[in-house]
Amino acid sequence: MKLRARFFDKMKATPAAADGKPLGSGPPNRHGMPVVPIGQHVTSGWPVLDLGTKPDVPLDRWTLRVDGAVEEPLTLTWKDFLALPQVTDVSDFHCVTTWSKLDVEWKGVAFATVAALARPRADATHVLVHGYDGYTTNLPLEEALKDDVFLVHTAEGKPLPREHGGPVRMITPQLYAWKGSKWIKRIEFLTHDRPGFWETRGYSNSAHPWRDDRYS
Ligand SMILES: Nc1nc2c(c(=O)[nH]1)N[C@H]1C(S)=C(S)[C@@H](COP(=O)(O)O)O[C@H]1N2
Ligand SMILES: [Mo]
Repeated sequence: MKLRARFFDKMKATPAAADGKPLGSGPPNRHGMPVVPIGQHVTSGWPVLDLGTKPDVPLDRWTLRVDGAVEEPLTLTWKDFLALPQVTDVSDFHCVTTWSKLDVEWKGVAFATVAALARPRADATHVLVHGYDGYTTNLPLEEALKDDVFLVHTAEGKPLPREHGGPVRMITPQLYAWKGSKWIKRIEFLTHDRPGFWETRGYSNSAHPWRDDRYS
């Protein structure tokens, strides 16, 4: 897709599943990367992290707004969202507080699919993603457009539990998990970078687990 093509070189150059010198340990995983990034340990459970509220968003009131530096601002209802091409993937989840949950099976819609509908303007470079709890987190488009960045509604074959961000959250498997907003409400395209909640409170703007890139 044209949008991805615009960011192709940057996507290749950013450390990720294809990082040439990943910092981590363990045998190679599905990407040929060490299993766990440096400073992380594997957890079998799934801890819950939030700002103290877990918004309750019934499906008939759930909407996702996509706006900002786009040609076609839009609002998706739950029905609209489910009508988009559905994809599945198995990926890892790395929380900066040092736990990693490996091999999670996700189902949802690729970020790139939603972005393409809204047609980001030529000067769009970043997104700020907003949650129903008031949370925000920012991403450069070359990260958000990666193949495994999804807006997920299902984890391990079950509807995404509310405490983990249901009805829909974003996942960013190649970055620390705070870059994926739970209870996603709005994707705002930007023509410059704008730090989100944790990025303005000392966490790294870029957030690459394979580079131990935790703090700014
Ligand atoms: N809306 C929202 N999204 C959020 C957060 C939050 O507080 N609010 N916390 C982030 C952090 S720090 C992490 S590690 C993951 C945690 O997801 P989990 O609770 O499903 O493990 O969600 C991220 N997304
Ligand atoms: Mo986190």
